[in-house]
Amino acid sequence: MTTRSESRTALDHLLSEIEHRNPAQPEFHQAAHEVLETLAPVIAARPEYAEPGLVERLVEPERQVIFRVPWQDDQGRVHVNRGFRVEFNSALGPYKGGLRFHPSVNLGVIKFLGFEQIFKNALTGLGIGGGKGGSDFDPHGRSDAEVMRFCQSFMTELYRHIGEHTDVPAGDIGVGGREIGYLFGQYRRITNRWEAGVLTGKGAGWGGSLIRPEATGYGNVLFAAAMMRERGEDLEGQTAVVSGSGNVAIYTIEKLAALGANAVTCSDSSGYVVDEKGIDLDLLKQIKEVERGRVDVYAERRGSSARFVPGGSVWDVPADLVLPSATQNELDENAAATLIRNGVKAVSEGANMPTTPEAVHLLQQAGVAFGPGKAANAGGVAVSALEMAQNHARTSWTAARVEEELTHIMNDIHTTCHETAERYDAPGDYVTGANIAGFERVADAMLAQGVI
Ligand code: NDP
Ligand code: 2IT
Repeated sequence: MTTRSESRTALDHLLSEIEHRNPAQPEFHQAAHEVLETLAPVIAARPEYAEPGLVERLVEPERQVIFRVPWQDDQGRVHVNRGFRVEFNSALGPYKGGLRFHPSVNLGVIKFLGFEQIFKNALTGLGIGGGKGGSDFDPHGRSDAEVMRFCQSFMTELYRHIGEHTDVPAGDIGVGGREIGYLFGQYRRITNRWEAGVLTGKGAGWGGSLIRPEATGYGNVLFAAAMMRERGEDLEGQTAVVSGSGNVAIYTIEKLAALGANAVTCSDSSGYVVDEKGIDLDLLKQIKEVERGRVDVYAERRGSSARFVPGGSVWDVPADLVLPSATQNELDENAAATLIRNGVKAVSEGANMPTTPEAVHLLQQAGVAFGPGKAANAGGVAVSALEMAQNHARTSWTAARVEEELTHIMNDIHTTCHETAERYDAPGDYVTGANIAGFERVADAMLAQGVI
């Protein structure tokens, strides 16, 4: 029998080793800390999880691929970027997770995202393992032709590592429908196969699932609604602050409006917009999805209800609900203190790890309902798995059917996290609930499949 304090000591030891063996990967260390710090109770309660090597295997990716991505810009100049695919854990199914194109991408960032993805995918209850990839390529300001050449070069190496039964990438920051199209075209050309299930987030006319573009944002709002229900409230009339203005932010704002809440902000790396009448989604979609412009243009065109704040912290805007939907570590301790002062009721993470550990702690101490990304933003990857199911069956479901499935999945994830937290003496702590529930499912599969 292992006690909780013995488990904690063993996990602390492993965390030091992770830092030592993976130098200069702060985001990966942070993600590993956040999960491992909550596992002591489940390891103490279930002796099989104390088996030597189980958690050690879980924190070591099964495979890590790093490759050169050379491409030519419109002037014929050659650029060299770095491509990554980290295939972290396939105990539950093919590796599954997005590709991120952003200048900040490095191995540590991809490993943090891949590690989170293992538990997130387990929480969906579907048959998908965890992986993540991407490149330090910056798509901002690049022409369609440049993005196409980059995607073709990226896939010319990546194709040999992926497949519908092996590893199934999708989008993330900087990778949306346009990029998935170019990537899929090159995969098809190289392999001479119509293998729809090799990528998700495809166009609806050629193998994509309806509601996949909406799924992450919609799912996060459904998760936030479930947390609010626990507190005896709904979303009607609540004011929401949303960061980001990309895929996740846009469909978060859309679903908030559908459920009667009012999102008054959006942001990008240039600053934020606050619109007291509520964000006009048609205008935001036109600027972001069609023109690929910046958020200050929104304020310019919207008129007197909106203003653009360059730089600045979107978390200064008072809100009942907060849905960070841009990037990691965007909401720190100071921001959390401001939100608490302004009476925030719930924070639900659309982005991956947007809230720093200190900020999470502060919010939880103040009694704010906190939905961690691996639970709250799992709707995107869940509908990706539904896209794979449709591809295998060579069929496509109606939007209503997909949305109904998404709603069930998000409510189930909420219930699982809530009940697991109660079972391990941490009522209301969705971080502990999500980590333990995800861990149990993956660990059981790993134990059953032997030491590999
Ligand atoms: P997009 O590329 O569509 O949008 C990203 C948004 O975040 C943009 O507004 C971007 O602004 C802003 N942003 C990105 N990096 C930074 C930064 N370093 N500082 C300030 N702003 C930044 O990406 P998504 O909407 O798809 O992804 C947003 C988040 O959601 C990410 O954390 C992603 O991992 C997570 N996520 C995405 C899922 C999906 O299905 N797409 C699923 C689950 C989670 P700018 O254009 O100025 O860079
Ligand atoms: O972080 C994520 O869950 C995603 N970017 C979506 C992954 C996917 O495979 O749909």
